Amino acid sequence: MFSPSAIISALTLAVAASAHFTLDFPETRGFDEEIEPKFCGGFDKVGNRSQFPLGGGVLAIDSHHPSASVLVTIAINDAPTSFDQFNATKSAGSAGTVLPFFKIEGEGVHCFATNIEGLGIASAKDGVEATIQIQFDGGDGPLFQCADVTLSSSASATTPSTCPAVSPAPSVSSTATSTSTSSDSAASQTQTPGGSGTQLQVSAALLAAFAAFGGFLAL
Ligand SMILES: [Cu+2]
Repeated sequence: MFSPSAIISALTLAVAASAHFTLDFPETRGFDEEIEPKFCGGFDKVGNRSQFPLGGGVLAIDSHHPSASVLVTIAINDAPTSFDQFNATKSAGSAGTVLPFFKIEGEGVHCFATNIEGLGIASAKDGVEATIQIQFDGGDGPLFQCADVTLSSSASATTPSTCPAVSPAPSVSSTATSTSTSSDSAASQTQTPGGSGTQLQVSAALLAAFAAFGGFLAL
């Protein structure tokens, strides 16, 4: 039922999207898998800014690794340019951990609820500009994506239609660990010998499913 060209383009899409992870919601500053290990995924400048609810905002990422550890931090700053601006220990009340390190299993879209107003950050108020950074490690080192937002007490929490489910926001302690320390321990936890080989096998097995799905989208 799918034309050969649709299947070929779907295969190309599936291969091109096979690496690392993407931030699907809110809008990312930018994605380039080659520079994703850098601060904000290699995009230093503020991008499109979207409204993000102070309570109940949902994040959606698409993982292309079988398992990964994820950390979500926020900088209350209109143009953060370095990791330490996301470090809650830098200056109390200016930044913090939105979601502490947690593991996700399975490739595909994962969605998480946040509760920024529950973090106890005094400066996180309605109308304040901030940047949310997602740190992701699927076994090939820490990767980053950023979304520039305006915190809002009136914006309704949008759940992207691609979310299979939304994990509730955990209760977050106000004393967050530093990004660099956490990243080191997470990397050692998730690196397993032969991990990438396993991933390739899984990807090959799922290629037909991806192609069918991509072909559907292309129609
Ligand atoms: Cu990767």
